[in-house]
Amino acid sequence: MSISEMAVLLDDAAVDAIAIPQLTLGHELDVDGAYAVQEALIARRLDRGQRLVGVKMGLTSRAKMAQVGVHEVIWGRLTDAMAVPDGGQLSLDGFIHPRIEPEIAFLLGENGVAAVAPALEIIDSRYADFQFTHADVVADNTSGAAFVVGAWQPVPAGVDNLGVLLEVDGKVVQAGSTAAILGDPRRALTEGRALTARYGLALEPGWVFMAGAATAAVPLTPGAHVRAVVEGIGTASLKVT
Ligand code: 0L1
Ligand code: MG
Repeated sequence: MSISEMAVLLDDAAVDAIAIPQLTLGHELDVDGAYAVQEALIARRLDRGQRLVGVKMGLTSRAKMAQVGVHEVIWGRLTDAMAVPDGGQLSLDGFIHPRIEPEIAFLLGENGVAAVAPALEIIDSRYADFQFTHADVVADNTSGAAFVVGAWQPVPAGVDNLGVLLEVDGKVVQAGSTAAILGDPRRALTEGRALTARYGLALEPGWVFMAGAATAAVPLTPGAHVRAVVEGIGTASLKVT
């Protein structure tokens, strides 16, 4: 199966919210090929009028790696259609088996990081049972489905050890620290620049950079009110309808 045929399978799975078998179960696909599938998948969305607004890092913490059994840092693309306003509503209609995780986001400036914000990422593997290999998940835009960015804040002196909570309906369901993100989320940015450059993508000023989750992800359920709280930076939230 060609790169573009694999991209169509993943695109249709996301649009129809119907899981597909892992690509690697029936086809040869290495990680370089998987990034080519991801590029072709996102190109289809851009052809439909979406805009590239940033990049997300995946599996930047041990908790996340252990949760899905893939032990490599990966990256995916963010489009404007994936953005949910802070405090906004999200219908689960277009999702297969969504999960949510607390993150920290950087606003990229001309000369480095212009601002930071608490963030939530909604991930939704397009593969049956949320099972995949490294190549599968890269091709599937690293499970990226939607994201919420809280109010941008000036960059504090350090972002390497801020407490992070994930709350559902006012109850803490996950607790961690930004230290879980490669020891320091700024390291995720350094790695992100290098990894995206390897595949021909340069990070642009004005883009959002999601550094990765500080905890494992939790299933997203109808009616839930979800909030990420990042010490000294603020909150990002959404209500599931
Ligand atoms: O953002 C992430 O860390 C997700 C990467 C892909 C693995 C998953 O779906 O949890
Ligand atoms: Mg994430």
